[in-house]
Amino acid sequence: MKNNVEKNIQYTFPNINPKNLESVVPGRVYYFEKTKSTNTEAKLKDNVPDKSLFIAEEQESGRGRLGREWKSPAKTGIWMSIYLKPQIPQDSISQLTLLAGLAVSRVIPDSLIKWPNDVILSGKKVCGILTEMIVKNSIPDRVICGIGINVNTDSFPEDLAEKATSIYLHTKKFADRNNIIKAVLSEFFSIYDAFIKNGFDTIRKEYTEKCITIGREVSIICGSEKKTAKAIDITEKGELLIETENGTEIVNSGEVSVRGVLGYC
Ligand code: BT5
Repeated sequence: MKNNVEKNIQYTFPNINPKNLESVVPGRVYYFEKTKSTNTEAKLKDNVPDKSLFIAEEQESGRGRLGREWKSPAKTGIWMSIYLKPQIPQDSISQLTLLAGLAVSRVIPDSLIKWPNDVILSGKKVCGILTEMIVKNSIPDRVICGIGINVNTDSFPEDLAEKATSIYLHTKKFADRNNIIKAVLSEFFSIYDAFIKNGFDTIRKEYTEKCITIGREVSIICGSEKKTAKAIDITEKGELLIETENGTEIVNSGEVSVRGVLGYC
């Protein structure tokens, strides 16, 4: 009976209201009932104003990092991409992933961050971020910062159940995605403007305090290479500082996966 009641409530989840988002999006809002991937939509579109938003109820081929899949079922989550034209050096672009993670984490109570791109609730992933860049004449032309948040998901496929969660599974309450989207976007643009002015230092302390990776034994996986180390800090450029048997090393978020030695985080 309880399940039926919950299913009925789920059936009436409000849609995303794109009009309502215009007050927090400085650029344009592009809304889709269904698309392959909001990151792909944003990457392929020309003449898009800076700080625009691409958002969908459902993604048919949601993408994670390094060619992985991102499950994006209809109406239960937030699948959105922020389109940016930052005038910053190419090697600072990966810091935008950290900004987005912090923005989401400010909005989801109890959440922490797993460097570089996961927001975590009770040790499981509630949000993932995929930042992609289009380079023209060796200069970053635009950056797409894709954010996926599991909001009202009530169950995950078996292969994900161990490591994925949603706000609903954590709080036992369904949430209106519109409120969360607005809150994340206002946090994001406020952090972003400060970052463009004053660099990563503006959020380094807060990010480091929320970063669950620090102090843990982690495996750093880069292609077929894997090494174990202790994560000790986040550098002033948003990289991960690790301690290995050969001394300290800096890891850039680009092509690596980080896994806790004792489980996902
Ligand atoms: C990410 O990659 O976490 C980046 C996810 C970015 C998704 C957004 S949604 C809007 C925009 N448009 C897109 O097409 N993408 C972006 P990564 O760290 O590689 O994590 C991918 C892994 O997370 C998969 O291999 C699964 O193990 C797991 N996964 C897949 N779907 C998930 C989900 N809904 N929730 C939690 N984990 C998931």
